[in-house]
Amino acid sequence: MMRIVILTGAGISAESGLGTFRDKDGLWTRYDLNDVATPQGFARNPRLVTEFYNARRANCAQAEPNAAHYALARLETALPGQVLIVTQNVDDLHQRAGARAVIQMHGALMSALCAACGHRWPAPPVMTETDPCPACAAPRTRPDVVWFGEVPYHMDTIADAVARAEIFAAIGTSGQVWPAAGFAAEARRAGAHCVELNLEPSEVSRAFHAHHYGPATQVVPAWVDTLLPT
Ligand code: BJW
Repeated sequence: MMRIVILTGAGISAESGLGTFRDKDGLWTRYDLNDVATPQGFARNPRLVTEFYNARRANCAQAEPNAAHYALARLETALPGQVLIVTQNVDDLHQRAGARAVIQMHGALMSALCAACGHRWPAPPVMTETDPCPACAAPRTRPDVVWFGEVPYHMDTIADAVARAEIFAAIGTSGQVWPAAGFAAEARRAGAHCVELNLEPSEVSRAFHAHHYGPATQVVPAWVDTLLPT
């Protein structure tokens, strides 16, 4: 059973050089989320949205996992079968740090999705919205990410894991986007010990029993050490 469920957000990848969304220099201060993170925005201007994700894919390819990603992978190795990472991030830094039990609930930059037939394939570094689908040939390629108004991926598996968790932790997430923002309250109701690790209190910090505030590269390895057998 997944005893420890860990929700991660953009803050865990901030020290790898990938921008967050809602911080002072975050992506949503430079882009209107209605333009680049909604199905309506994509329908209006698919080129703009595709280029936004092409640029983020290029940044991600150059970024390296940091000490927080490695600490979580170390936890998974030390407690096999007991740790599940549910990430809102579309980067692949958890996997590159060595974590295997990772659910990307908001999709993946490195994946392409056919809007016509639902087929997925590895995204080329530079995608265009008219790339033909390898399965059905429709020229309706989109980034394989979950925009506002769309249903996040693997919700049944996540809900089950959250309901059964003994420990639920949220790392580097502002608690402003649902349904992820509600996981801590759900886990707490079901009896989990809930821990928040973030630079500052999130919007939902009251749902947590314990708080560790500071940069992820410092607070996450220290917290992981407390869970490991001595
Ligand atoms: C550090 C740090 C360091 C910085 N160390 N920490 C209920 C109420 C109200 C609204 C809704 C609701 N339910 C649904 C909605 C609507 C909507 C929503 O939430 N709207 C809000 C704006 C109010 N939600 C949806 O539409 C979702 N779909 C949905 O609900 O479907 C219905 C349904 C659900 C379940 C079952 C059945 C049906 C979809 C949401 C999709 C979000 N998509 C995005 C973009 C996609 C991919 C991408 O481009 O990357 O996902 S938006 C963006 O926000 C991205 C992120 O994954 C997500 C969360 O952001 P995150 O990770 O929290 O980042 P930040 O920047 O907000 O915070 C960073 C934090 O890190 C900060 O706190 C910093 O302090 C901290 N930090 N440096 C540690 N070094």
